[in-house]
Amino acid sequence: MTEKNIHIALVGNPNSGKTSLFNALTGLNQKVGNFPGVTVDKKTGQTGLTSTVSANIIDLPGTYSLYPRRADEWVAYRVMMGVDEDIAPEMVLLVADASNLKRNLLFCSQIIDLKIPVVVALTMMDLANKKGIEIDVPGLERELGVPIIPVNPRKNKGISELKKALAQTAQQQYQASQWDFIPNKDAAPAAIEGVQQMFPSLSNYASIHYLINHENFPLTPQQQENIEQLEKDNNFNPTKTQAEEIMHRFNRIRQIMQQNVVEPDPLQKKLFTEKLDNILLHRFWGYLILLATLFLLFQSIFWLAQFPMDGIEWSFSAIEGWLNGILPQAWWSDLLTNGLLAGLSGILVFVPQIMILFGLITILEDTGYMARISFLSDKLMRKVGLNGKSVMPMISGFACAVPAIMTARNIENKKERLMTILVTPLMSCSARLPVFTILISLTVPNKYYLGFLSLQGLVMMALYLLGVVMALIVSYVLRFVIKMKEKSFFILELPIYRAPRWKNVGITMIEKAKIFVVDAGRVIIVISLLLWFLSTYGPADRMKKIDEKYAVLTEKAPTQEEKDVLQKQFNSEKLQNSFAGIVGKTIEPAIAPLGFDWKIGIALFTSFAAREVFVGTMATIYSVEESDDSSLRKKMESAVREDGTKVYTLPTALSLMVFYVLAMQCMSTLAVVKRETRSWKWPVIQFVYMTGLAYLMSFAVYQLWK
Ligand SMILES: Nc1nc2c(ncn2[C@@H]2O[C@H](COP(=O)(O)OP(=O)(O)OP(=O)(O)O)[C@@H](O)[C@H]2O)c(=O)[nH]1
Ligand SMILES: [Mg+2]
Repeated sequence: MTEKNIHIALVGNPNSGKTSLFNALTGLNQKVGNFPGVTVDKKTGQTGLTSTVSANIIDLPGTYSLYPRRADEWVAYRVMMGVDEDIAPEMVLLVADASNLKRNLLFCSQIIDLKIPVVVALTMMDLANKKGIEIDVPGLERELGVPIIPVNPRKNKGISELKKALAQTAQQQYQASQWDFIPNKDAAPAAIEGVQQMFPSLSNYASIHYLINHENFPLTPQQQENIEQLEKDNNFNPTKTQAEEIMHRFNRIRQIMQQNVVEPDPLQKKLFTEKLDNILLHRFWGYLILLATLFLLFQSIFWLAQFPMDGIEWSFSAIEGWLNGILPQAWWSDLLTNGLLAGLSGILVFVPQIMILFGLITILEDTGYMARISFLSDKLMRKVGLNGKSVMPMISGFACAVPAIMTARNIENKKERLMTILVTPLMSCSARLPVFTILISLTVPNKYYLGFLSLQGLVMMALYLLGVVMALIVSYVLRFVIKMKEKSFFILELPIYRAPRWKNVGITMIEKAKIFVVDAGRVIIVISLLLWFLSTYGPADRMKKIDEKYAVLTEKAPTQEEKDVLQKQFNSEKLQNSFAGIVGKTIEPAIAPLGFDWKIGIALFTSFAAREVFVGTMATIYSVEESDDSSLRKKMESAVREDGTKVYTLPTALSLMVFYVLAMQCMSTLAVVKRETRSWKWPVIQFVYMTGLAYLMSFAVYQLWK
């Protein structure tokens, strides 16, 4: 049995169902959403076509045509032009949206002219039928000269037929269509021939792209120069060539459509989507509904999560009680229950909130409402130098900044994209939730207004709002600082409304919870252990002196009570002189004006790895200091400063929360910004401006409030 593995690139217009089809073929679970620009990078997966042929499928970002403008379109373009370093597909699986056939055929015809073997998967046939569109598929096949298979990846229909067609095309050794869709050669005969002399395998149409975009292809300086020369010698005009090409293609597509597609009078039947948009995009009601949606989004994170959160907290205290009962008194049992377990429960408690948040965002994306939010907020965004499309990364940023920053790839304008990347981490991501929740529950009274508006919930919303407002202010300022001139426009195709795919929503919720628990859990365990070590041990001479001092004192102490008091003092003096304590004490003068003591200083320090670590750090520090088995919350509540006043007062908590809203405390975000902007400059700027802003704002809050 000869195993053959072929590489198939999956391309097509944005939001045409490529990733849905990819998932149906490979059984994987890549992100699907109902708006253009969900996929922004290449992803590969494996599928079997026949018993002997398997395929490596490469899912790519959507492109409207082979003239890329956005960063994500470039990803697909480079693969199609065969200039991507790590992917060279032998075949193309082109996804065409049957309910928008004309536009989809434009891209399809361009791919055909590249002379790569193509199989077309026709998605959205169900929608086309609903619109009353009838397509003569065999007729269309004859006109285009490629196999066309209707599929519905949402319902797993047509997948085996599609595999058969792919296998057949593969077995005939990837035959490409014989004729050009339009007479490409006529556009610039001599220049095209010149390019083909340099690269004999290029089709006429591919040669035109070499003439237009060669600067962006990895060619040798000599080759670049030769192409340049060809352009000059033949008076090659890229803009005119492009315009004429598109016109030719649409002329031919119009003919084909007339013969093979029956379209009803567009005015006859108003679609559900249009009716709904009349309200949801209304000048007044649209904005009102938008505000209500966002309000509900944040409130429901708390309402819905309360019950499961209580359950988790209860179970953990039960486990802790049980462990305390059976474990011997030893340093490691203390570390296990008060350090690790407390740190882990501090994270698991937030799983319900994180699942709800991701679930709701997925519903917004799946229904198509996210694109409307983008549309509605374009005006406001424009005022501060952003773009309506900045809203999608920003809202995803409430969940996690790392994928959100990648979403910014579908913003056309480079400056707007950069600014979106720079401000997105100001959105309060799910890692901040644990910090907010524990500090709010410690210091903000659990009061209700009008019977349902909880004060704690309002403070939480204010924190989220602070991030948003700061993002707008910062971009307003950045607009004048960053020098980049480029035309700005907002083109966003509004997708039709669709029912969310509940399975998709469920899978996303579970996956995100898993990632959160595994990733955060790992970081927390490592940092807790490290921190426990650093806060138990210190410079030997200092530690020895303390040991000796207290040995003498305890000897002299008359009662057990006094001995206990001494033991506490002993623990806390040891902590202060441990390695971690020394770090905390060193930065204390810098953070004292913000209302933070040296223990918070240690937490700030560890939080620069990732914010989730805050709770675990607190748990470890307080458990090293005293080993009463009360909960972390109680320990924090009773924590006092040297002068005997409470540490966690309202001003300190507010100042600390403001710091966590604004400071850049996430290595992963900095890494992704570096990757997206291809330089260290922007992550460094981002780190400095965010942390500086955090310091100033926290300072102001504490000084004004105390
Ligand atoms: N009704 C219907 N909906 C479909 C079909 N195929 C996909 N969808 C939906 O179309 C939307 C877009 O699907 P995706 O798979 O994310 O599209 P994509 O082409 O990968 O989009 P980008 O990555 O943004 O370019 C989702 O809401 C899918 O559930 C279909 O055949 N019929
Ligand atoms: Mg996709």
